[in-house]
Amino acid sequence: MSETVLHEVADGVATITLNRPEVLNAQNAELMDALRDSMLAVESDPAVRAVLLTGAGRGFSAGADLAARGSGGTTDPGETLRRRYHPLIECMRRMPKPIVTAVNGVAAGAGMSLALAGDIVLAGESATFLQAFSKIGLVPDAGSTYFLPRLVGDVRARALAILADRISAAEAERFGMVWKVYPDERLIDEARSLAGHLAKMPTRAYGLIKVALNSSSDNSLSDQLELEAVLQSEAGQGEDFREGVAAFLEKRAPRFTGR
Ligand code: LHQ
Repeated sequence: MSETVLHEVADGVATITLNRPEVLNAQNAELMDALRDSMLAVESDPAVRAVLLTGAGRGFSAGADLAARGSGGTTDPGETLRRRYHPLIECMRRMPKPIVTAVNGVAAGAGMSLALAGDIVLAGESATFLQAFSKIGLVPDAGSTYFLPRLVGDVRARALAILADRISAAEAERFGMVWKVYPDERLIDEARSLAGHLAKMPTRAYGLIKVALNSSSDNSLSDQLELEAVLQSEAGQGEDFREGVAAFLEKRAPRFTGR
């Protein structure tokens, strides 16, 4: 087990913590392999109904470790991306349970891509976001050119990618990249509380919501309407749907099992 990523499961929540605080959780091969393995493990673990991803220390992640072999220009970064980043980002997007990312400090380069791959992005008020890539002569990767224009629109995505300005959590919230910003000292408690809440909710429906939203911007209206119907058929057969309706009619809180 690598110490570069901490992984614990309690009460239906998997908490994954990037753990190289001395370099702002910069992503070397060891960290990326451990992170991918953690995500793949929670994807198929029925005991996990929500995921919380955060960073140890004062950073979320400073992106690829520029001092590590393979990131600093010694090998083809495209190969690193295909081998280490793409399986991770795709796993996060298809994960049939919600992922909360708690951005506790700087999220730069592929660290920003990672933060934006979550379903609900929270940030501490001193967190910052930076498309650091062009500052070192690279292009945004690990999903940034996919997520950013969809989140903030083309005008802002282009300026963020080209200028590589470091923006504040408040600005990121205003741009629509972040769901909520909390005082730094409250961030982790708020994130834990949200993940804990999500872990008691209708997990299967959440997974299907992700399928619908992941397809939305590439589908025609007709295709999306049909997809909604297919997904609703599936949700409609779920135990949680029966429980949700019964609880409503009986005027009590639902007891969802995630099935
Ligand atoms: C770091 C890093 C870092 C190593 C801070 N590496 N040590 C993907 C896959 C494959 C290949 C290539 O690329 C990619 C995509 C990418 O992610 S490219 C983008 C890579 N990231 C960056 O270019 C960001 C570089 N870092 C910075 O610009 C600054 O450190 C930021 C703005 C993140 C934070 O600034 P400060 O808060 O002033 O902190 P600092 O610069 O003092 O950093 C603290 C320590 O962390 C420091 O070490 P030291 O021994 O001096 O205390 C840094 O050297 C180290 N560190 N980022 N990416």
